[in-house]
Amino acid sequence: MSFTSTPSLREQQHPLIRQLADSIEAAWHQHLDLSPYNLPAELGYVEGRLEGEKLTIENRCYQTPQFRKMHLELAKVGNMLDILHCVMFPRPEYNLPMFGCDLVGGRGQISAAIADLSPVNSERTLPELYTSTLTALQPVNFSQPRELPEWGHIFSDFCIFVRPGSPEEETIFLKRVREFLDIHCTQAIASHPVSPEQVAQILAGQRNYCTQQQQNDKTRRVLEKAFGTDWAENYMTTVLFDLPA
Ligand code: BLA
Repeated sequence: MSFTSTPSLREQQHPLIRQLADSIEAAWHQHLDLSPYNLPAELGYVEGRLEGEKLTIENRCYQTPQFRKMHLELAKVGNMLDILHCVMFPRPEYNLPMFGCDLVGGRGQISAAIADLSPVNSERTLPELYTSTLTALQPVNFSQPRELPEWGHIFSDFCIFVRPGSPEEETIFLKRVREFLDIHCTQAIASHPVSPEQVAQILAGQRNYCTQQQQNDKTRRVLEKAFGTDWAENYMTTVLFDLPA
């Protein structure tokens, strides 16, 4: 009997993207009780063309009792662009931040590495236990910090946005994201549903997060060039940053 493995973009990606994708999935499997989350069928695996190069998008999606949708996406544009995108959308019944992460690179170099646990409650602060645990982490330093765009006010004080300057810095980034995920998953499974008034505030916070992320012109431009304006708008609002009903 012979088995063929599922074709995967992962093996063809920049090593940091591959390692981060593995680490995210390992954290999810380690801490959480995962069920499948079905994306619209035609959007699980997508191919397009951008400036003569093939753009391939591969999605993995789960849900859990605390998370409405946990989305890990890998994308590749020929040999020019490697992308990892990940967002964990908590169910609005839980006062939990949004975990978000984006790695963008090409030609062997990661140009943007961002990760955060972003607050969505009405005070726009993280729950106390997040703040204390994150504050207690060993401080990290990167030689090339990057400036957040205007819509980046949604991110917390713990947000990391850098161009990793060396293999050592790539490892530090990888480790910090795993720490974010371990803290987040541990907090999530210990959390309890909140009052209906708080649910309404959390929903408003999640909507604001998604609306701001949809302003990312750099993401939009890549998708528009490969698939057209309408497709990009639909993808950004229904797959990348869909608002909870
Ligand atoms: C930046 N995102 C980018 C860039 C590209 C993409 C090409 C510019 C890289 C650079 O300036 O070096 C493209 N990102 C994509 C595409 C997808 C994607 C095509 O995810 C999906 C198919 N973005 C997120 C999430 C965060 C995020 C979850 O998807 C943060 C939690 C942030 N990406 C983010 C930020 C920038 C970025 C802040 C820099 C934007 C800027 O400088 O204007």
